[in-house]
Amino acid sequence: MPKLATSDPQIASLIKQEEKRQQENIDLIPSENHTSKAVREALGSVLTDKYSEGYPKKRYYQGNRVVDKVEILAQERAKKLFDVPYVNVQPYSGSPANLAIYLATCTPQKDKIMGLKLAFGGHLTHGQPQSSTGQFFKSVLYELGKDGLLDYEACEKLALKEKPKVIVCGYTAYPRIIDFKRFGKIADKVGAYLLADISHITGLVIAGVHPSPVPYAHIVMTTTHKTLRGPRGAMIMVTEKGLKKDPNLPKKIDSAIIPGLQGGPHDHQTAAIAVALREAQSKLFKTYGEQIVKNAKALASALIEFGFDLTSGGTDNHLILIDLQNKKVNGAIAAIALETAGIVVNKNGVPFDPMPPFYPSGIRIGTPAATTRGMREKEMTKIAAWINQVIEEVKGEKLPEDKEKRSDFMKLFKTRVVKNKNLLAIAKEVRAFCSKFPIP
Ligand code: DSN
Repeated sequence: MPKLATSDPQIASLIKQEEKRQQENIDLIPSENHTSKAVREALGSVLTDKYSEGYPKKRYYQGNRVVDKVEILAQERAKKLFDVPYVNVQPYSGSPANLAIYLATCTPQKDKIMGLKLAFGGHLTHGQPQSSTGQFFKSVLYELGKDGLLDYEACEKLALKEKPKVIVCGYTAYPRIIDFKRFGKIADKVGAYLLADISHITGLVIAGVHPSPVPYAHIVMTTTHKTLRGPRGAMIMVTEKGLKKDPNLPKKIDSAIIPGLQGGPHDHQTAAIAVALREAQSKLFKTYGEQIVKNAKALASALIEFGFDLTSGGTDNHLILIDLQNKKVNGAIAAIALETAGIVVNKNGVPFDPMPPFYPSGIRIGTPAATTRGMREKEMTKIAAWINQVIEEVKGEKLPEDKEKRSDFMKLFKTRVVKNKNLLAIAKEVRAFCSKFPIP
């Protein structure tokens, strides 16, 4: 970045620092990934300078001859990849995309959204009371079963009782295959729209290692920056089934995005999405998706060997949720200690967590980013051993029972942990290990 280095050395230096951080750490956050240089070149292009409110060939601004082609290409690539008749590629990200879907399908303060409770792995925008989606619309939330798995019977009962207008399936912390067919039947039985939010697993659906929701859902939403490995952004798709239920659904979604919710689309983002979609059409991407799952399974097995308690007992996808209660280490403590050792994870609630979200009982990890860097099963075994070492190292750190004392404890813990010699020794090993797996 020669220009930036001279015009704004501060920002240039911070970007360099972040590049170094990413290179020297193992990113196990399941919703993150490393984009290709091609995606980043499109994202950093002159397309960021353009305004193009509206849709291709129907814009409120002049000068969109080129932008129209970019957006149409993104649309066509998505339609082909997912086998859907309609897509909107303009949502700025997943949250506005979900809100737009509810605006297109529900009457505020009247219709109900039915989604999974946040504490069980649902998303804020699946109708949680803390989110505008749970405030503008009525919502009813389902839970997982005691075994940490989706309880389809309970979902059906709840849907029959509550008659939601939209049922949301697709999650942020669910390590197992989702039975979209079953959800489709439930939605049909109560006349609801089925919205499949496949943000986490899109790349796996494209690679054919997770069933596609397209035959069963009316609407499919995905972010573009997780397993799909594109820029931040989102897409809303209407399936043939969705068109049959309401032929005007595409029009309603288009209007919900603009003028309903957004202004000008981010054309540089659209171009970068198109690039990611092209990359996702390749054979290499299929191999990539398969390897994500192989890696997650290898990581899960190795963790189980070390006595870790994985919710639902393992994984079928890219994600693993570790319940640390048997290890007597709080998730917040574990996440900070792991970061000190160069392993970046999420602290995360586990099903029926007795602890609050800020100090949850678990951590959430995943393999999409590590797999992009070329790490395989062998490397996953090594990573599991490091995770185990770190957790053993902080076993004596007890989060105070007294809620008032927790924040001060964590402040002290953070100052202590960055000086922990054993963790710093692991960080050194991790750095050397990472140097063999350059980020793109
Ligand atoms: N923030 C995303 C995740 O980490 O799962 C969901 O939007």
